Order: sequence, then structure tokens, then C-alpha cells
Amino acid sequence: MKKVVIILNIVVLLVIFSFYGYGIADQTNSGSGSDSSTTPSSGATTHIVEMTGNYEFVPSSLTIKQGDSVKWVVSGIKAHEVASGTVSEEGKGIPDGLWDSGKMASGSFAYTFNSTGTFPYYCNMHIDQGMIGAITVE
Ligand SMILES: [Cu+2]
Repeated sequence: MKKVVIILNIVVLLVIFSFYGYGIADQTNSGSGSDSSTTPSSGATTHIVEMTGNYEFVPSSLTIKQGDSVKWVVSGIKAHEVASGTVSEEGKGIPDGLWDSGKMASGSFAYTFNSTGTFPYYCNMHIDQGMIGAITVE
């Protein structure tokens, strides 16, 4: 009879410790999540633009502050290539050489805007679908 009690005690302790362990894991997850959304101490902000499976930049136009960064994130299953420049009347991309992510099937590409002005860009793979955008830096 004593053996059964000892085994029950061990089981109860194991259950308590496993819950405790999950609690710690949850706290760690929520902690790193809040870290990624905070702005750096310099005051610069990173803005997210999604590149969707519907051949759109969301948002397609964005106003930011000088020194901020824009991070383009592939959010659908389609690959994209975000490049700075304008689109000719014939629908060809005219790169201005500031940035070009190359073809991205997933992940993200970031660029920091250190001067003011309006910066048009396009998806080099989906100009025909009208996949263009612009960043205004104040
Ligand atoms: Cu695209």
C-alpha cells in the first residue's frame, strides 16, 4: 500500500513540473514576440509591406520618416522581386539602382531610407499584373 502512495506522489510531482515547464516556455515565446514589434532605441521604425499571392503590395503606398526601414515580406505562395524604379509606358521596369531584392520565394527584404523624397518601386516579376508601389520619406 505504501508503494502505491509513493508512486502516486511521484506522478503528481511529474504533472506539476511539466505544467511548470510549459508555463516557462509560454513566457519565453510571448517575450520574444513583443521584442520583435518594438522599435529600436534610435527611434527608427521598420514598416512592413506584404507581397501577397494576389500580386499586390499591401500597403502599396506608405509614408515614413527619414531613417526608417521598410521590410517587404512574402506573405503568399507566389515568389516576388521588389526593385526600386519606375515603369515605362511599355510596361517595362526601369531600375534606378537603389535596391533589388532578387527573386524571393519566401522570407523578406529590407531597405533603409536615409534621404527624403518619393521612391517608386515595382515587382520585377509581376509588372504586368500592376504590382507597383511607392514609399514617401518625410
Ligand atoms: Cu510579385
